[in-house]
Amino acid sequence: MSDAENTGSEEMILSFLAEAGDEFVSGEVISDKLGFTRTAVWKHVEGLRAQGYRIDASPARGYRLVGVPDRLGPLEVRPLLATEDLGQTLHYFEAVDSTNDRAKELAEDGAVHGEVVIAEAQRAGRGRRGRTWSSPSGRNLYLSVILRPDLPPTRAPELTLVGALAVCDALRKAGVDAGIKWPNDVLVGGKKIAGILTELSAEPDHVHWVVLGIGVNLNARTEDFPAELRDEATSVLIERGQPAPRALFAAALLLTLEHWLTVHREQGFDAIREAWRSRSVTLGRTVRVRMGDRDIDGVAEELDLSGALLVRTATGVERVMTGDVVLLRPR
Ligand code: BT5
Repeated sequence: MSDAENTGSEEMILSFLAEAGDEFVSGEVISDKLGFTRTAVWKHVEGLRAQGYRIDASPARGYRLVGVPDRLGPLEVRPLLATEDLGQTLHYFEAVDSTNDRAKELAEDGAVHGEVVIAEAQRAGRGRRGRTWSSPSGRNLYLSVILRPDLPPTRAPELTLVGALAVCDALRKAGVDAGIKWPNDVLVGGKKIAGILTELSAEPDHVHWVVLGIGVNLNARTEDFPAELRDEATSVLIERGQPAPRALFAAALLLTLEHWLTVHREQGFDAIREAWRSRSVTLGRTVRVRMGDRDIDGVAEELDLSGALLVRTATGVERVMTGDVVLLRPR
């Protein structure tokens, strides 16, 4: 049997055991329902155990799932996924240089809308403009979603805001008071908990693909961050004092993202803009915007109809399409 067939069979047995909760399921019922021999069921259970699943076996009562490993592989995430297309094809790695790089290669090779790359660790996680994304192994979420939107490239930046909205909502559901800082950061109590890196390939009037890269600090402890980030980064674990179930969070995030992408496609950017504004920690604040060649100071007044930030400065209103925002004074 190939690895893929094994994974499929293991996934079926796992879903079966997961559905039964605390109850035992007899080997006979599993083999009847799934059409495996009893020996094959036993072999797949052994295979699952070797991957860190804890499964009780009793000759009289059958099998019972008692523990799942803290991993983000297809076996852990797929049974929890309620999406139509996002993550239905999941490319999982123990470590990659950057999930965005892997997703870009897959997109160039013809990957379809919704394929997702997830890794436990990144050797060269990236932020914008060549910056680094700290990616300790096995603690956080690093994923990239391949999108094939029907959009002109000028509207692609809207997708970063859609992504930020989804991450913010998923974090709120996980119990932290998250807000969005324009354009691509999600903050809790002024500290960064997540970031988004959008990359694309396009012709003048047509987007080939967009890769939406999302990094969320879930279970990183302060000491997992490099020294220079310890005062400015946070995680669900740090905020709540208890770990987030990573596979569950990943599945919930993909579902929320799919929801907002559908709203964006069907109702346009206006609906996104409304939702975004109500979760913003930028609007109304005194800010400094770093734009590479120059800085501007002013009040972040509004998100305009194209997703740009309108900043009122001493000399008038500036429309900012790209840049880094520093929040200057507490509200
Ligand atoms: C971002 O860039 O915030 C985009 C981060 C995107 C990361 C994801 S992970 C999956 C996918 N694969 C990748 O390779 N990337 C994406 P930017 O706005 O440029 O912010 C980068 C800055 O955030 C750094 O210069 C640090 O100051 C800070 N930073 C780095 N790692 C962090 C972390 N884990 N948590 C909080 N802040 C961090």
